[in-house]
Amino acid sequence: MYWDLSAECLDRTAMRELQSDRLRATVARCYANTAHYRKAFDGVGLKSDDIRSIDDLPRIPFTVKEDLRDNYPFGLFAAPLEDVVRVHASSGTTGKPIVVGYTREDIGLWAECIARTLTAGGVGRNDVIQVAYGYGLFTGGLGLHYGAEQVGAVTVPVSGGNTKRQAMLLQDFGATAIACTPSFAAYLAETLRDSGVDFSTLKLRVGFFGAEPWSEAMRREIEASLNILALDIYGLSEVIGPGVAYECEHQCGLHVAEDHFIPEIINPETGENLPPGEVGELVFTTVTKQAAPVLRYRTRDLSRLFTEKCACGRTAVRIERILGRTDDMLIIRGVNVFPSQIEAALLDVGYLEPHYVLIVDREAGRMDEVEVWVEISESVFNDEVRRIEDLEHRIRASISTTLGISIRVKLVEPRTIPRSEGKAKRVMDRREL
Ligand code: DLL
Repeated sequence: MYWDLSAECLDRTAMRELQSDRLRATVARCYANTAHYRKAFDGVGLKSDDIRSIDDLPRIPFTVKEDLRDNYPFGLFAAPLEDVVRVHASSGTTGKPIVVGYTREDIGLWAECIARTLTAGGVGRNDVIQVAYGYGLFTGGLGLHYGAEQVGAVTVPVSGGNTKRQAMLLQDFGATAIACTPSFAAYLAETLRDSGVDFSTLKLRVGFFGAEPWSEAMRREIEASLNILALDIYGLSEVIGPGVAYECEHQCGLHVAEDHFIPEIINPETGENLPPGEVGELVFTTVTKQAAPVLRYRTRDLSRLFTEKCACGRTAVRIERILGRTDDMLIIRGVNVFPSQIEAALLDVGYLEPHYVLIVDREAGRMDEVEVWVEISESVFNDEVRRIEDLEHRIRASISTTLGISIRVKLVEPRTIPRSEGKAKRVMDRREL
């Protein structure tokens, strides 16, 4: 099912032309209205007329998070404030948040992107969707909300938090779809199980999970525990919010809403473009947004592009599920490790709950040490010590085979790791303490 067949299945030549036209207009807009972009172009001797098609994209200087921070709050807006009808912000790791703005048209095209996402998961006017992403400055709640209304679903704006109440509403309102972080989905499943809910009475069919990294193993876990189809949804505030890319029922990468956002993959060290299939940093250029367009924005997310047509008929480039971030990568005794790889190795073993945290430590002059704390399931907890030791051994072996490193494993009692109602914090970095 498509929301906008003509856009989602656009022939590649027509897509290129459309992107090139829109890119030219966006570059002209940025150059004319934003001091930052004018300076960046002038700095490399580039005129806005030099950008004629998407082949010229690599000539444009990158935009990075610091540029948004330096222009806090509204300095990168390319539309006058009287045309802006909404702002969102995303908290940086330090100091001020980064702020993005939307004109009425921007809100409309964003709803359009989410409408495509929800339709790809089969959600329409006969559905009830519980939107459990946070409402507020975070783009998750309101982003999903407008798209859900657009497709005509009954939209339940519960926002994040209050898990018990969410579990109740899910049953009482008969939600057929849910949108939340994958870690919250796991928490919700646990809460429902604890309150003795008969899962066969739930109408839930599909979930749209994103805003944080998760693994294929986590997907299978959520699908099995809630008995639903779990789809990945990707986006970031700087580009628009959720809906930049979305999965269809084939679950083979996320379709980029390419008529609005042009993806590139670059080598994060050199900045050079990488061909389809190679892993690198995702870079996006928005080509329709009015208030806060970004040119070649470096996401710090690692992925790769697939250009083959999908079995669903959509023609857009797909990105692989986010493999990690250039900045959450841990280097353990010389090996690059992403928390999502550890998650996959853990869930492969079985008998564990999808609740874990990585503790990173560094003793003076020593390499980083990582210990993973993971909850065992109730059934194992009541088991004999020997079985628990055996489990610990199996986890170490699983991590060592998949990642080629040995890390310390600590099995903890069920329900001891703090649950998250929004984005989960998977890494506790004690090196900064
Ligand atoms: O997290 C937007 C969003 C809301 C996406 C709801 C999906 C669903 P930010 O707070 O700006 O925006 O964080 C963006 O979150 O650069 C990724 O590192 C991460 N991220 C978002 N979606 C995914 C995903 C929202 N599906 C940052 N898989 C991005 C992995 C994701 N990481």
